[in-house]
Amino acid sequence: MIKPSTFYDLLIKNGTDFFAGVPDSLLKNFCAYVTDNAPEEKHIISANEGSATALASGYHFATGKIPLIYMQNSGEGNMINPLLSLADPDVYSVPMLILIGWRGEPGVHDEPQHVKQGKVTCDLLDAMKVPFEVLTDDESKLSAQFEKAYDYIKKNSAPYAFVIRKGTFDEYVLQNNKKVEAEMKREEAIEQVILNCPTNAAFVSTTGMASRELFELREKHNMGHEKDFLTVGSMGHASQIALSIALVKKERPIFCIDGDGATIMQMGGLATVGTRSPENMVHIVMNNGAHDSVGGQPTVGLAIDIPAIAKACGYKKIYSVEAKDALVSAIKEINSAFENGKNELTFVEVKVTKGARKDLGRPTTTPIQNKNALMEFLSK
Ligand SMILES: Cc1ncc(C[n+]2csc(CCOP(=O)(O)OP(=O)(O)O)c2C)c(N)n1
Repeated sequence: MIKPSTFYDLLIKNGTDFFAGVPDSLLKNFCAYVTDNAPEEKHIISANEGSATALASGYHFATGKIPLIYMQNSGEGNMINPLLSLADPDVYSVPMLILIGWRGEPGVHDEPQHVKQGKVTCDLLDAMKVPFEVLTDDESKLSAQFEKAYDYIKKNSAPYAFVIRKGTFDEYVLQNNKKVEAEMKREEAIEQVILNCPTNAAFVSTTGMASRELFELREKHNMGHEKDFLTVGSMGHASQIALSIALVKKERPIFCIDGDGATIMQMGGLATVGTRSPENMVHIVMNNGAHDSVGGQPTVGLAIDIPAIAKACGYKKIYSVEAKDALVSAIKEINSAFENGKNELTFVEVKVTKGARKDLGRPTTTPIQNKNALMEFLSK
């Protein structure tokens, strides 16, 4: 295995001192090491992977240095446009090193949302003509790989990628793990929402643990799964799925359970929801100021005023709650509004603590079963 510190030191030795990206579970130990050790102005946890590519480009323009960007392979899609229309040697030719966590590597069991992405991770790099190597897990071979990568990057002033297999990096525990002061865990908050919302509400939940928790809570309370669309991949897009369902199914309450990282990743979606303003949509952001599902790296979720952004985008009714009582009374109020026909586009920020149950399971239904059950439910 590669010690994150060894890898980081080699980057610094090669002149790479700027890091931008979105955390990934396979890169968790490396991301944690960067969070703890890179000076704050040299590490930006970006809104999405395209932003990371642009941040790296700006840093190169300002310093002439070779920056590094990191991401899960799900983020390759977000990176493609700036990679091909900004950093590519045919355009501005920006040298950078890209670290890509290889979820869904063929032959390694992984969740359904990673399977296709895992199969095409390297093909996408080939198609974009970005040379890459799968990173060794043998520290003695690391220098040779670095030499090859940096030779290419310098000669061609172009991006080069390392694809990172599961288990490549040795353990490193985030020290700078800021505690979020809140009363409830995300799972408790989701539980209160599903227990107090209108019984005919459909749900669209976000990527990561929130969807896993929603699935398990439905089991716990014997509620069935047909009301829920679990957005297991496609991070940041849950609110848009909810929006177009809400615009068609106007008689049904449509709840979106979002995360702060996901909301920020595709923040433009708030503007679309706000301006369309479906009266039957309730957008709930579980704000723990972190990418909790992939290691707890910070987001800017608690440094900005997300409810104010929603309000400015056109959401009509806004709540921001932290205590369990306050959440329950907000959801009950929303419930009564639906009963009285006074419902309007609503936004709820719930401040929650980081962390999840150790024994949290994963959905036992397939994505297709999930979709079919929801479509059947919505058609009633
Ligand atoms: C495009 C993309 N980038 C990165 C990931 C990896 N990923 C999965 S869940 C997650 C964190 C989500 O954070 P947030 O929305 O705040 O929810 P939390 O985990 O804190 O509940 C990340 C980064 C992904 N699935 N897709």
